[in-house]
Amino acid sequence: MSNRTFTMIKPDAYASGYSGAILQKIESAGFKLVAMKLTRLSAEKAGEFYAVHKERPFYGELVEFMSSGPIVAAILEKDNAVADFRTLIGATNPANAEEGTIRKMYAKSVGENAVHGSDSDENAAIEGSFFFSAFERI
Ligand code: 3AN
Repeated sequence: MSNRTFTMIKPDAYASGYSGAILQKIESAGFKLVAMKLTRLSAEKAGEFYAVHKERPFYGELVEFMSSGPIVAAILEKDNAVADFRTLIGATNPANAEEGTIRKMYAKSVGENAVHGSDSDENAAIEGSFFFSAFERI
């Protein structure tokens, strides 16, 4: 069990002005911010980040959406971070997400689903390093 995970507030949630509310919910749930930046992914970078989904039918749409506007990227720390954060954000499709989860509250659709959360300790480390150097995290 690792104590770090990686998240992005996606372009839909950033554009809707939900970044502050989402960060507050994350901190209130006991996650500490150990790295954070506001940035924008090029289509090339978004494609690289989501390379595991290259064969999925929604890959093109996903890359286009994730490069469509600013995002907030962050590394979060908490005991059992990966699993607890997945619980906090809720199901990929907001229609199936539990009440009170971030996706239930702020996501528009399965494609534009407000936040990303790493799905394993290994991916949390890879994804955190994709965005942050050692100097950019505490
Ligand atoms: P999660 O983000 O919950 O780990 P994944 O890994 O299955 O879900 O999917 C990665 C991202 O791909 C999702 N966050 C969502 O933006 C997008 N996505 C997943 N399924 C679909 C779909 N059926 N149609 C469009 N986009 C999708």
